[in-house]
Amino acid sequence: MAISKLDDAARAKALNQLPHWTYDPEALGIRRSLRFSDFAEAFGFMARVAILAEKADHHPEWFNVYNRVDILLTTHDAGGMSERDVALAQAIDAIAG
Ligand code: H2B
Repeated sequence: MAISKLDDAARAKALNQLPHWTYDPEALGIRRSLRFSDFAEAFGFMARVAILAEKADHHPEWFNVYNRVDILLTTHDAGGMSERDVALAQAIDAIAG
């Protein structure tokens, strides 16, 4: 089923509920950066997110170096931010604690 991107009002409303996330208008998605105590903690977090992402068939664009994980969520199929990004951001926040 086709997924549509959020309009400006829906995006603003969603961002209000996601204080850890920042909208990047160039990337057409939301970003969050996390830091852990070491690589094992960072990679353990990524493994947990990866399992959820695969189940939801919605995948983060991310970068990891040692204890840092930079995440971008956008929906390629919609050409921007969709409800799928909101759902994955909420799941990531829950895992991050
Ligand atoms: N992940 C993200 N972030 N955006 C998508 O549009 C997307 C995805 N599409 N994961 C999925 C996979 C699509 O390529 C498959 C074919 O369902």
